[in-house]
Amino acid sequence: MSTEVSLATLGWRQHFQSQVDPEGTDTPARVISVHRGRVDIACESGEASIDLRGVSATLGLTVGDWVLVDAEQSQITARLQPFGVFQRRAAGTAGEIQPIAANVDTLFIVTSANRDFNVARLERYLTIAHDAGAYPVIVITKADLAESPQDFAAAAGKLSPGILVESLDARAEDQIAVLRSWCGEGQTVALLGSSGVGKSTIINTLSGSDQHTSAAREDDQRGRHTTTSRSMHLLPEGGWLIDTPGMRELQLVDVGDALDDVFSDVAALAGQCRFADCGHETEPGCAVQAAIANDTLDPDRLRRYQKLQSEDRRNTESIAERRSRDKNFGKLIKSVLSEKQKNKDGR
Ligand SMILES: Nc1nc2c(ncn2[C@@H]2O[C@H](COP(=O)(O)OP(=O)(O)OP(=O)(O)O)[C@@H](O)[C@H]2O)c(=O)[nH]1
Ligand SMILES: [Mg+2]
Repeated sequence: MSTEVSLATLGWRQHFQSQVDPEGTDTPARVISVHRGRVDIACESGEASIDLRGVSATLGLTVGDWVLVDAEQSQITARLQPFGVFQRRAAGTAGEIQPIAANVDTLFIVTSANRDFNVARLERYLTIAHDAGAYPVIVITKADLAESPQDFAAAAGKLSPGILVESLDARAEDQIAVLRSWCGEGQTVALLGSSGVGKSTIINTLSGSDQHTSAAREDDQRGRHTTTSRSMHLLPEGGWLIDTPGMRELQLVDVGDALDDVFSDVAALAGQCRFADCGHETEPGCAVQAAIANDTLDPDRLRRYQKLQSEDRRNTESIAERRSRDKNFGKLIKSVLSEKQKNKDGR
């Protein structure tokens, strides 16, 4: 994108406007890609690359973020509070929260009509979409290669009330057209899914280019990944697509009530149990077990819900603990330093 674009096309809205000092001279800009020590931004006058070395902790910026930049477009002066962020617990045991994309209107949850299809993973992605305030659409690719793609679509359709499911050949322009209504001017759509399911192919077909996939995929020890960074692509109709690399580990963290939104069937039953802290095992008056007994709830769905619940709780607690540990460690350092200073001063 080298031409000028309006703030509306960039996805500007009242939520951000209300955070800006009307007297200020800084310009709103959108982060369109994040690199090591540098971010690319787009604003009304075009694009710029901003050096972040020396800026504290890169402000936690992620693709899709709105920021304010100075008149020379050489410095980011503020990060505007996003209306939503996709985040995950970063890989590794001491993992902090890692933002994936911010200010996303619609999430295309991409899977294929083959062995990639996994209801537990879809429920996980649906929870992430709810938590980030994005509207989820399940897109099942490689329908052209499946014997009965409708079975996959039917299974996906059961995962959340009213969930939208599209199954298609991601390379076929006429089939992908159903996704265009989500990509109007100023709309931001992110694509999430395992490596190789066709996220970049969808972007290529929607944008009429073929710059994001490689026909011969590199096969190395770490697996096959074509897309390696996150970036935003502007479509001719004025919408933005955020490509992401396939992520192996996408653990939930701090998703709040989003799980109950996705598993609203189980949550509603749990609300009818005799005991508020019912574990849905052998407790008397358990509405969840009663629903399983009369075949109105799949026991596997209950297990998946409980697994995600405990994963979210564990990760949220470990991050809270880590933060408080870091804070206490900071206090300890401070008191040791001031003690040293006192000794030096001979007090
Ligand atoms: N037959 C068929 N092939 C597809 C379809 N969608 C994607 N492919 C092929 O699958 C391969 C992988 O597609 P990509 O778009 O690179 O997958 P990706 O999700 O971007 O993968 P990463 O970038 O590694 O996360 C490519 O060779 C595509 O041509 C489809 O609907 N039908
Ligand atoms: Mg890709």
